[in-house]
Amino acid sequence: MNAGAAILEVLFQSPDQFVPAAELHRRVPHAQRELAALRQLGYDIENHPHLGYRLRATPDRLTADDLRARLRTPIIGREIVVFDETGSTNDIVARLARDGAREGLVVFAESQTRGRGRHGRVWVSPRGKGLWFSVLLRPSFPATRITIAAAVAVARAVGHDARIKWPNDVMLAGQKLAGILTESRAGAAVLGIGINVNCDRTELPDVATSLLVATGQRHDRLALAAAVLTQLDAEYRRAAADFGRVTDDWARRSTTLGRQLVVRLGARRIEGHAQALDGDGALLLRLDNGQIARLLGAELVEERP
Ligand code: BT5
Repeated sequence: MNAGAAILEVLFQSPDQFVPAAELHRRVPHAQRELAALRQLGYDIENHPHLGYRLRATPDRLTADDLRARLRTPIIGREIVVFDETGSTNDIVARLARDGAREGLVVFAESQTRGRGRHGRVWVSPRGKGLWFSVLLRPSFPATRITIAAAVAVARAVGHDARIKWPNDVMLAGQKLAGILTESRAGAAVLGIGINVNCDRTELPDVATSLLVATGQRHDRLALAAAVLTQLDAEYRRAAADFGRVTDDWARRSTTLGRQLVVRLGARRIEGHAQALDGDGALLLRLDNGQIARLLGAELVEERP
C-alpha cells in the first residue's frame, strides 16, 4: 500500500477523531508530503497543534488508494483500477483476465461510453453519479451462482429495504436501482455491476431510480463502493461453502418467489409459479401441467401476484 492509501487507512480507522501526529508519522513514512497531495485531491484533513490529524471530508472521486484504504477483504478488491472513462468495464476486465490477472481485481469507471446490459442492451452510466464496475472471479463453483450472490451483496450494502427482482435487478421502491451482468470470458467470470447513486431523474430511463431519487439525499459513493465490495467478498465465499444460506437471503429479499411469472425463453413464452432457487442458482418454475422448468438467464416478462 502506498503512503497516500496508508494515511487514509489510519484516518478511516478513527472516524471523526483526531489521530496524534506522532502516531501518524510513525505509521506512515513521508506522511507530510502525502498529506499535501491528499489535500490537493480534495481531502479536508484538519491539523490541530495538540490533538493531531482528523479527516473532515473526502472528495466525491473514485481512486484506488481511497478504496483500498477502506477495505479489509481477502479476495475482492485486492487490486483496484479506476478509469475516468472507458467503453465497458466488463470488457477491460475480460482483457485483463486473458492476460492472467488475479481473481479479485476490480475495475471502476467514472463514466462508460458503451455500458451494456444483457443481450446488448444499453446501460446508462452518467459521469460521477454512480458505481460502474466489474470484478474478475475464478470460481471453484458453478458460475451461475455469482449473479445471485452479487444481488444479495448489493441489496445488503444499499440497505433502505432494497429488493431483488429475478434474474439480475436490485430494486428500490419498485424501480431499478442496480443491474448485474455476469459474463464468462477467458475461463473466468466477469461480474459487472451498475448502481445508480446520485443520478437525477432526468439522467435515467423511466424504469430506473437512484439512491438520490428514492431517498432525496446524496450518498457517499466511496463508502457505498467499499460496503458493496465487502459484502461481495463475504457472499462470494459463502457461495462456495454454503450456497443455501445465500439463496435463503436472496429469497427473503426477492420480489419474484411465490409469484406467477411469464418468462421468455428464446422464442418461447412460458408461465408458472416461481418456487425456489436450486444449487446452481437456477429458478425453478412450476408450470401449469406440473412440470418444473429450470431457468438460467431467461427473460422475465411479467410478475403477477
Ligand atoms: C442489466 O442488464 O441490468 C445489467 C447492467 C450491468 C451494468 C454494469 S455497469 C458495469 C459493467 N459494465 C458494463 O458494460 N455493464 C456492467 P439488463 O437486465 O439487460 O437491463 C438493461 C435495461 O436496464 C435497459 O434496457 C434499460 O431499460 C435499463 N437501464 C439502462 N440503464 C439503466 C440504469 N442506469 N439504471 C437502471 N436501469 C437502466
